[in-house]
Amino acid sequence: MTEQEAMQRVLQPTSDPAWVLNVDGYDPLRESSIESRFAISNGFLGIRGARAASRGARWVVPARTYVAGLFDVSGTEHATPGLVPAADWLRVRFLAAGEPLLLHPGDVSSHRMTLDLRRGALLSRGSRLKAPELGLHAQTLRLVSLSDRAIGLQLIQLEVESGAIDVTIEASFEGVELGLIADRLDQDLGVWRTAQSGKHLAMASEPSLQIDGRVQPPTTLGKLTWSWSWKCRPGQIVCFQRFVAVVRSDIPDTDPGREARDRLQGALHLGWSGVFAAHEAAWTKRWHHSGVEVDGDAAAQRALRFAIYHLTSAANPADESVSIGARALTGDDYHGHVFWDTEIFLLPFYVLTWPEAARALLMYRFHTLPAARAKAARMGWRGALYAWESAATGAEMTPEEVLGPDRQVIRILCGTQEQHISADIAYAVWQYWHATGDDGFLLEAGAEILLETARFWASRATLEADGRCHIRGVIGPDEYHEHIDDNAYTNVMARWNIRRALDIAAALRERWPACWTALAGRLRLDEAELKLWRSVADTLIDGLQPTTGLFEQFAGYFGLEDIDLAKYAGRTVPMDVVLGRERTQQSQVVKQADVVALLGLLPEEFKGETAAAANFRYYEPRCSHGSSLSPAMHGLVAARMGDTEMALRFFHRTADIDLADTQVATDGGIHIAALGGIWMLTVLGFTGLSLRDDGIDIDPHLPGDWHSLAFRVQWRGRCLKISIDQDRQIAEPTLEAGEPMMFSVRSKRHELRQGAGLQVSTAHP
Ligand code: IFM
Repeated sequence: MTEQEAMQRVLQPTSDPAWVLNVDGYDPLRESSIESRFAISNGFLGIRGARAASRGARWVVPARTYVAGLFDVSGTEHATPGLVPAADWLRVRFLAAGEPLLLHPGDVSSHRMTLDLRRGALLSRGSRLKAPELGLHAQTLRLVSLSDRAIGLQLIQLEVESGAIDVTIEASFEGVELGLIADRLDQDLGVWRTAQSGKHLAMASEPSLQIDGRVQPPTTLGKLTWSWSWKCRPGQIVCFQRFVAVVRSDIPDTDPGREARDRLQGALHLGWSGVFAAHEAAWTKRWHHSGVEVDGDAAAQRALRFAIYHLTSAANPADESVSIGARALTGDDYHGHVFWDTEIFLLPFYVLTWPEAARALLMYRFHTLPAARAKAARMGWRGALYAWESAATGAEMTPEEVLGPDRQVIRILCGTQEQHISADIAYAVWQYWHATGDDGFLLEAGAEILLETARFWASRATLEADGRCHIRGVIGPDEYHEHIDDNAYTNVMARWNIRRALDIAAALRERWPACWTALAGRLRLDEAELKLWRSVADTLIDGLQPTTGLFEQFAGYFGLEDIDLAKYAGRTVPMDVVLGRERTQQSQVVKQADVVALLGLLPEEFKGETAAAANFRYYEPRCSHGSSLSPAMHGLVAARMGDTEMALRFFHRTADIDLADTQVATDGGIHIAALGGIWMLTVLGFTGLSLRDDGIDIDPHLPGDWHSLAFRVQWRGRCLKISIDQDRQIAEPTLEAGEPMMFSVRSKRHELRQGAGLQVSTAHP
């Protein structure tokens, strides 16, 4: 096969329509949200799905390339630190007879952009670029390698359809002075630094061009700019390829240029086809472990693939110094900041399908523990209070003010009051350890996080005259209500955090006494303090009303105005805009799952036959879903309770947030927590999967149209495939790797061994 033929082959998207997302033509109104949806990323580099060809002069260069962890502060006053866009390495310009072909995408006669989910690549084809004397047909591909995260690849194949004139292709970088300060701009290399955060970035690049199979030497036009000129003729095939190698350095006064050049040489040595093959193999491996197959519901299958595509794209197991921002690396809403979204909505996916990625994300929290300790100390408490919005160092990044929908300045109190984040992180640490059995992580990092967050809660709660401990002045997940007392979610999670820390202290003492002595010594943790924790946990008020079994969301919540949200069905703006902030705060309208989130995370706290249902039926109608995180959490709980129809409605509502841009917010990046929520709703909700000490239990409630569902999970070093056949009412677990384990359906246990097939009835007795 000639190189030209090989390139032609990879430029064809995956043929199965269930693996691709297409957009035809050009819609200026939706371009920005399409760019987010069609973004490619490998957890280190993120490239929005904007077109590469020049649109001519532009007033503003849109950011397209993000680098994980590349945070900086713009200016000194009122500055919110955020991800700094890197130079755009994909720019291409065409000239016909010396005149630039300005590719206003709207002028391109036909155009289809395809996100190839299976291969993690963005393709375009069918573009016919027309100048008076020239017709070109273009196909393109771009990827950021999942196999070597420093590497990006761009391929363009042009077929000259008509015209015999002088043409030029110019390849350059755009926005070299955009957000970073250029230290060095060479022909093949740029090295930049951030203005204040002491980070460096190097990008080395090499493009090349072949015409009808023959390499054409470039004319170098200067720094990071190359061009090729020739006389074209109909039938000519022009293949353009460009590699980029990107290296971030967090050490001030270093020059990562040399490393970028070395990485580039490695990629050039492999050639585009080698880079592509390694990337495709890495994606195949990830899909093997993380793919979820639904038979009977094409829309749900597509939504799951889209979600898993972005979840896979967002993580980087090799970098413990970064985590995943609320929009991953697909846009700059929330400035790339990291929220509880990661631990509560994303970790379950990574823990069960990609534990190495989960570990790196939790190590980010370990490395930012000093900042969490400093925040707690600054506010007068002990232990670790994590930043509500976190970036490179873990320092609090939440902006103090934003502009509300009515253009009024709103003070944001989450940075000081939304403290449940510390318990959320502790929760994720425990889940990871419980699911993986990674004792090394526990000893190196996890135990310290659990102990320091527990210490925070013990100091945060105050014993009052009623003999109970209270946590006053917080914001729960429902951010409509601020400065509230005894938020049930916060208090129950805090209590759980303290109790698990006590468990860990006991486990360490028993199993790893030397580690315990060292850690307790370093943290100055003694018996008296552990005793205090126990008593705080035992006396912490949780808002549970014994008569009804309802948790009161916070002290005084049940006395607030009860508003029937059904009367506002069909509204297109959030409820706090409809009612105004003040009235919303005086009402029971909830922004997002709060008690319901507690039910999703700690179902065992809802004791008795009816408690879970009673709480869900009370809070679900009062929730306005003002956050993209909310519907998936409701769907998870509804699915576990067996209300499959409602759960499926929440599934599609969540999927539509990005696939249909229903919140008109996808232009700032995809909502990665909602996408994690889709996986949770499916794997933890519809299958009712839960982890036991001896294995895995399921309690499936699949939607009516789903004939079957199949997926893999990893559990304590084992790889397990689970197929659930709804039509035949059986589950078929297969242990593909690892020691025997137990598999149970609604607590009925079966031993599972490699090579021994098992079919278990899922029928309700
Ligand atoms: O973390 C969320 C929060 O719960 C609601 N507002 C948006 C944040 C980022 O997704």
